[in-house]
Amino acid sequence: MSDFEKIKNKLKNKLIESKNSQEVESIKAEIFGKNGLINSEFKKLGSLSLEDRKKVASEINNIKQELTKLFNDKAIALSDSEIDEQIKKERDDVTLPEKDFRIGKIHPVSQVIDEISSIFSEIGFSVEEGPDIETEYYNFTALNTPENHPAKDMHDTFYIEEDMKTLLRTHTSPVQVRTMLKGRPPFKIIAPGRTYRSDSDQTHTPMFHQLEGLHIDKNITMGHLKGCLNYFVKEFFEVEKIKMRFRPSHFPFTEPSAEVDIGYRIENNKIVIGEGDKWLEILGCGMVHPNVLKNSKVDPTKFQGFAFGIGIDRLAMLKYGINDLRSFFECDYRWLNYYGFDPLNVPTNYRGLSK
Ligand code: 2U9
Repeated sequence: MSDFEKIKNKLKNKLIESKNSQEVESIKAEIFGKNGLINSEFKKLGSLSLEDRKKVASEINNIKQELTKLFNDKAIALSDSEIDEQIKKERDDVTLPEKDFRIGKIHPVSQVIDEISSIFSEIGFSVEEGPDIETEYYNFTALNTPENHPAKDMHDTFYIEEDMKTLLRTHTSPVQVRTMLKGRPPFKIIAPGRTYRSDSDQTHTPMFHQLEGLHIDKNITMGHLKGCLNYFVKEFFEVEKIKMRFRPSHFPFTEPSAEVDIGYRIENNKIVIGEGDKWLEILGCGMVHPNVLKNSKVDPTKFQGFAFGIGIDRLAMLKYGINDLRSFFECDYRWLNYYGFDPLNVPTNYRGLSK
């Protein structure tokens, strides 16, 4: 074996055993560098005869090719194993504690729904829920809404089908109809949930939240309605006394109907609820229309009762001093961190609603 071949085999073995790209680079210089094995062999060619020169040059070229292939294969293998190694190092250990741990907050809308549910459950109301996608019948017809009522217009209601038979509910009232149809009076329920109307500006969002109440029994009067809402408003705003007025209004599903305002005044740039000479509208209500009772299979000659509807988002803004409705639905963690509530502090009447 020639010296050239001996050195070549030595370097070849060294290359096979090399463990990282640095080692490979230094072997590469020993073979292909300016003064490396290949070049020094080529330099020797000058002293050979023409015939030997051709033969040896072709041998050197074959060896050069063989070593080049070996280098390329080694480079690929090493880069694969180095990537594997890196991935192994970077692999997350899911059992380690979270470095950037954030405790979630309760959204003001959820907080207000919990507060109101707690207030009404204290006087015997239970919570009912229903689908967001409703039929035209449960959303309008059963609720005594005439065919030509403006609320049924395409501009106000999100219809799902071309035939206008399915829609996104515009109020939670269909929940009460469904509840009456599947049970027997008396009924004493509240229905909180998402509602939808084709409306979007500073004070309206296409999806908003309502909470409606219904109390049906024998001999229920407008006096019960006033007492119930007066109790609710005092508990909700956490005040001893509240100035309230019932203004005549009109809804297809109640007769008589009223809108409720509460008294307030501004003191040091802050709103004081319950007293003062200004009025703020907070909800709508009335005695359930006999047609709605009939459509819900309740006999209006034996049973009667009241219903009310509250816009939750507006009430949350008022109680917690939030002035932009759209910020409610932007999912900004910083906003939620500021306006949100402690998830472990569930509102109850006896322990305190919001403190
Ligand atoms: C049944 C019968 C009657 C629910 C009612 C209102 C009045 C009302 C508004 C408040 C603010 C909607 O979100 S809002 O814009 N609601 O004024 N809602 S009476 O009456 C019903 C419900 C169900 C079976």
